[in-house]
Amino acid sequence: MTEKILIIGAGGQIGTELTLALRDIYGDTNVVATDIRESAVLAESGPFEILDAMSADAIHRVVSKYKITQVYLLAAMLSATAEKNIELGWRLNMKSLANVLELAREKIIHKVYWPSSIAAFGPNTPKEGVDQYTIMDPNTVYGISKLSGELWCRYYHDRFGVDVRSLRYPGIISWKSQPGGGTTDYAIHIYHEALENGAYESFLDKGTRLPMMYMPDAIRATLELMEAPSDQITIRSSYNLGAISFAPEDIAASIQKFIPNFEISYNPDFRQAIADSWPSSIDDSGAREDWGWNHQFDLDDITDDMLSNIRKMKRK
Ligand code: AKB
Repeated sequence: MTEKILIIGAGGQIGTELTLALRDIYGDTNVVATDIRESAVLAESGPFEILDAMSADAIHRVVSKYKITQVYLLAAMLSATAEKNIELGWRLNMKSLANVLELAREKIIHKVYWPSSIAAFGPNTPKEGVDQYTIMDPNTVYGISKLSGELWCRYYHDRFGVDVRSLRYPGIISWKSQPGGGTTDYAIHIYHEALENGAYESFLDKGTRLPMMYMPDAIRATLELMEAPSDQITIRSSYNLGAISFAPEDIAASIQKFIPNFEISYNPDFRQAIADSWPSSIDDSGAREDWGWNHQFDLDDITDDMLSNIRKMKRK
């Protein structure tokens, strides 16, 4: 069977790169990108439709039109933005997932990918080496939606046999597309500001160590999880997924290896409380054991690659 893949929320930070990666594997015409907003990049390389993830009917129409077999649901309101739009954040994050899980229950599609996040943890979660099954008491709208979504995924798998797979992403660093309103976005802004102004004022304080990952690792993890045989997937809520952990001063020190005069200052805002409720490092042995997860990029590799790609992009 030729897989026909639908990506909902394809215009976002992860969606853009995931769409292009999936088009490389499955062929441009077999990967349908959708978003609430136009995306020239995605429309140039394959089918693109405007789609509201909260509309079950609209999703149904696109699924029928393209005879879709798998859905990657990436539409979401992230941590910082959702704190300012509580009701819409909750509605978007939950309704979009319910719409897609229902399509799978009705066997119209046969596989679903949905991302969770380190935001599903909370202030009473231990800080270091966080276990897959730990205390989870998120205190943000985004985090509550992610933990609830994980439980819905597991329920649809256990009760209806839906093949749904999920990862708890750490903060994702990338240069091709802009971050979308998260608490970890500082770790992208800092590279742009380092090249533009030689200085950055961080909205997270010194010492705020969070789990992070480079985009190529995140894309590879997603594809590897989705390609693993179903019987190797033992966690149907969402897998812990780790790579590296760092604080703003660590990324600044890494940048100073390439730009010696770079300076960082600190001016924490409301996002500090969100970051403080998240763990610092993750135990992802489940992913490593079940489907062979291994990250490739450490902090200096990321810095090197980010700075050289942003430089190239600015020259164009
Ligand atoms: C955010 O900061 O909200 C996201 C996330 C960790 O899920 N990057």
